[in-house]
Amino acid sequence: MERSLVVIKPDGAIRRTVGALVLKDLMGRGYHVKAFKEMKVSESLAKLHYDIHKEKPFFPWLVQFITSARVLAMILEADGVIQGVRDALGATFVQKAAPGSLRGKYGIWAGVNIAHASDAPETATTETVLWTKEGGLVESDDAENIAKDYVERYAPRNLDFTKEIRALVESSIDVNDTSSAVLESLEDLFGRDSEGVDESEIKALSLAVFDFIKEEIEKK
Ligand code: RTP
Ligand code: MG
Repeated sequence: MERSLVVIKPDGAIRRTVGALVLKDLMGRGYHVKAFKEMKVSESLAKLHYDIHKEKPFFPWLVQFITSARVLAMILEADGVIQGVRDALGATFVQKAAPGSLRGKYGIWAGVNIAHASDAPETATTETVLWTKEGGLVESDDAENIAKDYVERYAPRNLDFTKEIRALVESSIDVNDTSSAVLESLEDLFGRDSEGVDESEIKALSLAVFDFIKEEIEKK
């Protein structure tokens, strides 16, 4: 049976409602959860996972982003799951993703885009082995129930501040605002629905998004 390695990135995992809604959507498509782990990604795992992008200019930022705060890593299984999850997520860049797709609904901006999913059977296998060995992701009969509990616990809260975070990011880039007030606003918004998440993770994710804003302004 086909499998995909899916990672809800820090921007989805520390916003509890958003993470739960993404998970609920994927499970609702009939994808079975074979492994599920809420975890911090180490720098070495991040670098190996995105090894294909190591020469790209955005690589250091990508490693900073994915390691900034916890993620929800999982193995999903079903016929056609690889393409199915890619379609559900939508285009890589949030502003190019269809409005009804998961990145279109919950992504922040550009590559701050909620989730990773394997793009082919070969990468799915490599990534599954990597996340098992380097990330401690393990298959378990409980995984599906743990994921269901996560959805039941957090999805009904209805605390989704995607619009507010997007507006802040877009307007900061627009008016070249890299003041500390922007960073403080990011920390406030990312901290509003992050039960059980360390303050240090909220700060680190906010800083990664703030650094992204700075890079976008420099690129103009
Ligand atoms: P992913 O690997 O995370 O599932 O995303 P993807 O296949 O849709 O896109 P990919 O090209 O593999 O890029 C991996 C991640 O790198 C970030 N990115 N930033 N600033 C940029 O130009 C840029 N391009 C890519 C995104 O977080 C993307 O998901
Ligand atoms: Mg990719």
